[in-house]
Amino acid sequence: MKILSGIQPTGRFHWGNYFGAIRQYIELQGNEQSYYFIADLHALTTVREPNVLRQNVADSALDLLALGLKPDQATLFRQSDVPEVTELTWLLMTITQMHLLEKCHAYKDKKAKGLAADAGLFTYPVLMAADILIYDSNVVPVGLDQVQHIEVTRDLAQRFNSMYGDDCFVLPDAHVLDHSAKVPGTDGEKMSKSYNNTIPLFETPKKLKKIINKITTDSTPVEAPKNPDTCAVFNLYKLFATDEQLAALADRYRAGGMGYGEAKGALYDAAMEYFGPAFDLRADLEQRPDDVEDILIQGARTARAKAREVVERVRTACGLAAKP
Ligand code: AQP
Repeated sequence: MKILSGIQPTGRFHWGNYFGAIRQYIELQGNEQSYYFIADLHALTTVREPNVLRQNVADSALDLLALGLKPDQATLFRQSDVPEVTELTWLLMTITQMHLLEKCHAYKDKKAKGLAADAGLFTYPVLMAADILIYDSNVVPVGLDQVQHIEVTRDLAQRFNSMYGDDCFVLPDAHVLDHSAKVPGTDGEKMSKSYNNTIPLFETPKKLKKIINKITTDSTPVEAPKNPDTCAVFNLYKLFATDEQLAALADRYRAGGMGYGEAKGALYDAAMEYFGPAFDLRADLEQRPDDVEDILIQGARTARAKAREVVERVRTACGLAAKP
């Protein structure tokens, strides 16, 4: 399996990013090829402050390593360190039909809100297709919200192959985990940085407790039975708990006599226990910024070698001269 996935350094990673995507990165690393990149070129469509972008990229690398990415099992790199990806984006853009991009949700959502969208956001799925196709990847671990973009990637690859030859691009498949494809935020909607409903992964215990206490619940009185399945707290608890722990908490909901505060306490404890080791590892890595930078540079070298090979193949297929 050749795995590829990217994550945008647009702010601090949250539980949705972890359970939807990052945990899959870690489970799938060690495969024939596992490439993971920090999508700084994509982030440029939203982060306009150079220092913030640099800091976000540094934080993203620390987070991913602390959460369990191992440089000897996975190639971790910055997207912009492989400039070939922008060349491939152009080659793909020349065969991309407008209607394909017009229906993509990142652009459509922004337009629906009356916000100005730039060409970068509009063509984001083409850059994403290049990100995937440039490494001959066949498996892309993502959350549900990205499945549409993988379908666009497949469409573009098929169209290009039918014009220039079947061996140009490998067709990728999305890899989505059923139980965490769409992690809810503190308001019960999809957890998303732009909805302001996230629970960040590396939050201080005090702030984490405060955020968990803010999770929206209904007004069922303490003594009344409650439905765990419609409760955002319980749905988040599912991400951490064993089957027995889950069954025990579900029984407490149904029996009545338990307030939501208690369920929130159980969620907080479970999260602290689950992410505790990553906090320690992150604190250690923070003291070694040069080592982290070396990992990114080495990762880019490996990724770039593969990217050059694929771009060369595609240039030849569509009639461009070989690179001098
Ligand atoms: N709530 C979620 N549930 C499951 N998976 C999720 N992902 C994001 N939110 C959830 C997955 O995380 C990966 C990285 O996504 P990204 O870099 O595109 O980040 P994002 O989608 O920009 O994250 P946000 O918070 O949702 O940002 P905005 O608000 O800017 O769109 C992807 O695989 C994604 O599916």
